[in-house]
Formats: sequence, C-alpha cells, structure tokens
Amino acid sequence: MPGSRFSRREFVKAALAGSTSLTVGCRQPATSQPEEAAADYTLTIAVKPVELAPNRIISTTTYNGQFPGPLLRFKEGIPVTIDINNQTDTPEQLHWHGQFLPTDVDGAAEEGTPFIPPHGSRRITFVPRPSGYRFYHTHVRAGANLSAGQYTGLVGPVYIEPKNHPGNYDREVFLTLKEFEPSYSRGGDMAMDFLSPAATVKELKDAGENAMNASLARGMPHGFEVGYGSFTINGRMLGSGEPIRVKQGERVLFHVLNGSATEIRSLALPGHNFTVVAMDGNAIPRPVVVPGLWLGTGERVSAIVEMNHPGIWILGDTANDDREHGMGIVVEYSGQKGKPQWAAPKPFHWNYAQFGNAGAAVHQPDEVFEMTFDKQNAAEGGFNRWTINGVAFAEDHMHPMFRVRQGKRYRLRMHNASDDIHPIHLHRHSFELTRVAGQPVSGVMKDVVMVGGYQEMEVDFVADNPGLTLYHCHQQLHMDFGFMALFEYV
Ligand SMILES: [Cu+2]
Repeated sequence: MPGSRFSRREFVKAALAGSTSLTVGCRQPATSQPEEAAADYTLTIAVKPVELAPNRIISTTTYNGQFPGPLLRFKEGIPVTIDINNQTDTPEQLHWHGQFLPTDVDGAAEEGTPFIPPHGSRRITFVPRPSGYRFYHTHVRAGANLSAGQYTGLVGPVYIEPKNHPGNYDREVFLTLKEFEPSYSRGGDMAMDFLSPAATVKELKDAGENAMNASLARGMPHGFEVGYGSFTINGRMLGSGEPIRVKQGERVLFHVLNGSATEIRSLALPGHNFTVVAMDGNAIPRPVVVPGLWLGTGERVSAIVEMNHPGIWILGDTANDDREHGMGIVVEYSGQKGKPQWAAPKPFHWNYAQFGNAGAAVHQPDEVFEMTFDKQNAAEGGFNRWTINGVAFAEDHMHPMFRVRQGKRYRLRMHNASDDIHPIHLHRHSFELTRVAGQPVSGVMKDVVMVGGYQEMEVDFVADNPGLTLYHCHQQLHMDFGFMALFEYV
C-alpha cells in the first residue's frame, strides 16, 4: 500500500474505527516529506470590525472575522480535525460546549486543555458527540476586562447531525443572541420573575438577605453588574440585517442560542407559538407548545414555528428596552409589505418541568452532592465574590471539590442562597433535571439550567466520561469571581 497517501484525517478515522492495518502506512521514513493534510475546519481568532448596523461598527474579537463564528456541521461519531489560530496577544481556549470530549480538547484550562498561545495555533482532532445543537466559545477568565472572554464576539454554533431529526419542518434557521459594547453599573435590572414554580426557600432567602444587608450596613456599595449598548441577533441589530423570509404554512425550525456573557434573554413572535422539540440540543420527551422562550447564558432551545399568521413581524426580546436597542429580527411573509410589527405576548412563565415527564426520575442516584451558592457582595475589588459550599474557585485554588467514580449516577442538589438566577453548566456531560423548585420531573437532558433566586434545583448525571470536569455558573462575572468547581474521577 503506498504509504504516503493517507491524510491525517483518514488515519485518525481509521485508528478510531479500530483498524490497525493503516498505522504501518502512516509511519514515514525520517527522510520523507511529511504530508500535512488540511484540517476540516480552520478557526482564526482575531480582533476585527463587526458591523452591527449601518455606521455602527464595533471592534471585537471574532472567529474568522465574522459574528457569530461559522456554523460548524459535524456528523456524530465521524472524527473532525480543526486548526485554531490565535492572532491575538493573549492565550485563548476554545470550548466545545455540550459535547462529551476528552479533557485535552474540551477547551478549559482548569481541566488541563493546553492554551492556544498568542500568535500561535493548535490542531485538534475529536469525535463529535452527542448529536444535536451545540456551540463553541472562548473559555478564558475576563475578570475586570470587558474586552476579553465572552464579552467579545467569540461564539459560534455547532450542529451535529443526528440519525433522526426531531419533528418535521421545512427548514432550519440558526439564531445567536448577543449583546455588545459592555459597561459596568452597580446593580442590574434583569428579569427575575419569569421562572415557575416561583417557590423560594425561606432559609436561603433569610441567609442571602442577611448577608446583603450586613454588607450594605458596612457601607459597601452593590457589586458591579454589566450592561450593554447594543443588542443583536446573528450580529445585526433589529432592522439592520436581512429579514427571515417565510411563506404561509411553512414550518421553520429555529435553533436559538443565548450567546451572552451575562444576560438572560426572552424571545417571542407576535401571533405565533413555538413548539419546543429540543433543549440544549437534546430532544425532549414530546413537543411542547409555548408562547415564548427564555434562555439563560449558554442555553439553547430548538423550536418549530408554523408560519400561519401573515404579516411583517418582529421576532424579539420581550424586554422593550433591549428589543428597541436591537434584540430582534424581522420575520417577513412573502407578499406582505409594511413596517415590522411588535405585540407583547400574554405574560407567560418558564417552567422546565413542563418539557419533561411528570414524576421522579426512574433511576436513583448512587450519591447526592449538596451545593449551596452564596454571594459576597462587592467583596473582590468591587465585584461580587461567589462561593460553592463556602469556597471561591481561584487560579491558586483549583483543587477538585467533588469526587466521582466511573459508571455511578450522581445527584446535584443545588441551593441558591442569592437573589440572582444562575445558569449552571456542567462540562463534558449532560444532566437530567430531576426536581425544579420542588417539582419532580424526568426526561429533560441539558447542559445548562437556570437556578432561580433563593430556589433549589436537582439534576442527575452519570459519570461516564473520565477526566477533570468543570462545573460553573455560565454568567461570566460569576464564573470569573469564584463560581466554579471541579469534579475528579477517582
Ligand atoms: Cu451565576
């Protein structure tokens, strides 16, 4: 067999398929010229101008000079090779959010993934899994730097082709929701009352309010929060990009990603409902019809909209201020003319349990980890410090907090002793929601879930992907100031 004709990709494919016969062909005499095959994809990290609207051009870090980064379509189980070039002055991490990958490519330094050096590059190969809507994003600490981390444009969608598509639809539309031009404020105005059940836990509320009152009594201001000057869908402010052109009767499958660093987003389309078919890329037990969507940072919802209400509409955030500053996109029926119309949906609540089966999970956990989240107001240079069970994660304090054994099932029983909503993310695994603010549920598999202020949430995961595993709040300000922990396999 002529030895030099194997591409690296074919070799890796063969190796991963368990074939050993090809490895001989890949060993080259030292004198031969190694033939470096092209990667399947190249992602180049660089600061570029991004036009959010006519004459509104910002500078931010991007993948391949565009926002969002290119849609990467993988096939489940088929190895993929990616070159990542870093043309910035700082080390980068590219995290494959929602995939079950080894620690050397997952894209988190805390797990052991090597950095992509400044003005350097890294080639990685992995087997994409599981199928569904995933994404990629930077995974570095921004701290006080609003030009770093997820405050930049370093976000892009991934779709791993499933064997069967959920639901039937005519076409897919990918939407990445993202704010730009961040700045600090003291105290925020984030929606807090949309989660259902609304039940809070008195002990958590007492603890959180006492801590906050004691801090304010000492003369501390409120910790910094981040606000934004511009709001976009797919990098364009409302009215600035191409509309989504539809025909009456068409069934459009929207894949919506909240690519925000810090914000919770909502989305509604006047006169239309959403039939949710998947959450975080994972099919739910059966489709559920809702009047609108809510997504914490890093969450995805896949929902079909049947286009049965002709007009020119704004698909936008239900928060008027954010929508009027750009968080929306026009949906235009063919043959219709006029100004895009907005109408607020009837008030609705977001209950994760409605997407699953009523009743408890079928499997019992082998062990339960109790986790309490606390906020130390303005404790770190004006920023809130966050702790899990009293410990703030820091670069000089990266000891794994939780120990798991391969094959065992673990329940995370999360107690939020703060008034903030935390979109909690587990790397390299997905989890099943088992209890939402007291309400039992099963069958909803996710990788991010919002834990409401002073509420409790339980999720189960099976330890089936050995290696250090990062667990954190996906809100950049929170993860940067302590809200992370590591699981280790023992
Ligand atoms: Cu948080």
